Amino acid sequence: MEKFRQTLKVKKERAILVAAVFRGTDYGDDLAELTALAESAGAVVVDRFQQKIRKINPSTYIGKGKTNQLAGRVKKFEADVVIFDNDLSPGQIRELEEIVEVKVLDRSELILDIFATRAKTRQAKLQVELAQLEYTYPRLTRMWSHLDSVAGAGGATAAGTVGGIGTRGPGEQQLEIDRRLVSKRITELKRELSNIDRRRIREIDGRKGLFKICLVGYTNAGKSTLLNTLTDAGVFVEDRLFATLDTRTRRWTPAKGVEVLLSDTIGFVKNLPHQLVASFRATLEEAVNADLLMHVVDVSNSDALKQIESVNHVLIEIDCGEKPILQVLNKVDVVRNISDLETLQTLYRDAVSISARTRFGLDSLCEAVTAKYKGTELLLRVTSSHSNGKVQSFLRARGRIIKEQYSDNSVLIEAQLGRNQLPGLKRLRPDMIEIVEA
Ligand SMILES: Nc1nc2c(ncn2[C@@H]2O[C@H](COP(=O)(O)OP(=O)(O)OP(=O)(O)O)[C@@H](O)[C@H]2O)c(=O)[nH]1
Ligand SMILES: [Mg+2]
Repeated sequence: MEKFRQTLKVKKERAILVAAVFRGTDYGDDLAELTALAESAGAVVVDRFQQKIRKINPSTYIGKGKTNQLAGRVKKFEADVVIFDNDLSPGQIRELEEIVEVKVLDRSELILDIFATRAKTRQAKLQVELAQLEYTYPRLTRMWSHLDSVAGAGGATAAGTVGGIGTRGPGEQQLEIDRRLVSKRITELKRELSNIDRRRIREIDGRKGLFKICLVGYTNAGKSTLLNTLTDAGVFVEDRLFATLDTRTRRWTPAKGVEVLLSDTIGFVKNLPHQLVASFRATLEEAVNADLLMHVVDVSNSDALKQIESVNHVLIEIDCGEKPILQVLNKVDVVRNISDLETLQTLYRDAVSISARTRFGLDSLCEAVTAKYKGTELLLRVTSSHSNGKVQSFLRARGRIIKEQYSDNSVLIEAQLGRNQLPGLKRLRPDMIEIVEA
C-alpha cells in the first residue's frame, strides 16, 4: 500500500472513478455524485467505470477480470488515481493497487480530503484532523503490523523511509508518526475540541432567549445563499460540494416584532463517513439546539428525493429526527422538470417553494416561519420571582406582555405567547404558568 499512498490528495490528479452497484438495486446516479465530489477535491476525471456485482470480491471488491480491465484503462488514460464510490478495506486497497499500479482511494477518504481543504476555522481543522486520524487509524494499525515485519526482516525502519498514509489535514509530517503518536494526538484533539465545545455551549446559552432556526440540507442545496439573501451575512457560497464547514449565525427578522437567530451548517451527503458526523457533532449542535429546522432542498437536482432521504437519515443520527421542520424547496428558478417539482410539492404539502437567487417566494417563507414561530397564540398568566429576570425577558422577546403586576418577591405577568414557545418558557422554571385562554 505504501508504494502508492504517499498522500491522499487528489488535487489536479487524473482520476478514474469506479462504482460497484449490487445487481437488482437501483443503478442510481452514483457516478454523478462521485464526479462532483472528485471535482470538488480538485481532481480531473478522465474516465468512469460502473459495474454491477452480485457479491463483493473479498480481495478486490469488484471481480478480478474487471480489475484487470481497470488496470488497462489506468494505462490508457494515464490516470494517477482510482477512486471508488464504495468503502474499501485496507486489504482491498492494497490488492487493487498491486494490480492497477496507481493510488486507490475510497469515497470516505475522498470526502475527508475535501473537508481537509475546506476547513478554515481552528475548530473545523481540528474536527477534520480527528476524523481523518480516526478513519485512517485502524488502517494504520493493520498497515503497521505489515510494516513491522518488513522492518523486522532487516529492511527499512517502518516510520520514516517507507512512508505511510499522508493526508492533507494532519499534513505530510504524518509520514513519521507511529501508532502511539496517532493515539496521543487523538486524545489531544479530543481535549482541545471539548474546550472549544464548552465555549460554544456558553455562547449558545447566552442566546437562550431567542428563537433559533438552523438551515440544514444536502450539500449545494443553497443554504448559505439563503442565509445571505435573508440576512446579508456574506457567507462563502460556491457551486462546489461542501462549501461551508463552519456555522454562521445571524439575526433575522422575518416579520415585524419577530426576531430569530438563523444558522448555517455543513451540508449533508449520502453515506457521510461516520467519523465525520461524530467529529462534526459540535458544528451540528446548532441543529440540535434549534427550535426549528429549515430543510433546504435543491429541486433542480434530479436526485432531490434521495437527497431528502439522506438528510433525514443524518438528522436521525444526530437526534434531530423529531424536531419541528419546515421544508424549503429551493432553486425553483432553474427547475427543469415541472412535474418533479409538483411531486415534491404534493409530498410536502407545507413546503415553501422559493429561489434564494431571484428572491422568489421569500415573502411566503417569512410567513411560514412566523407561523411556526408563533404556533397558536395562548393567553398566559405567569408568576416568577424577581430574581428570575429571564422569564420576563423571554416573554418580552417572544411574546407580547399585556400586564405586569409586582408584589414583594414576585411578579405576575399576563402575556400572549405562541404555543410553540411554551417548552422554552417552562425551561426557565417560573413559579407558575396558567393558561387563561387557548
Ligand atoms: N439558480 C439558483 N442557484 C442557486 C439558488 N440558491 C443557491 N444557488 C447556487 O447553488 C450553489 C450552492 O449554493 P450554496 O449556498 O453554497 O449551497 P450550500 O447548501 O450552502 O452548500 P454547502 O455549503 O456545500 O453545503 C451556488 O452556486 C449558488 O449560487 C437558487 O435559488 N437558484
Ligand atoms: Mg454552505
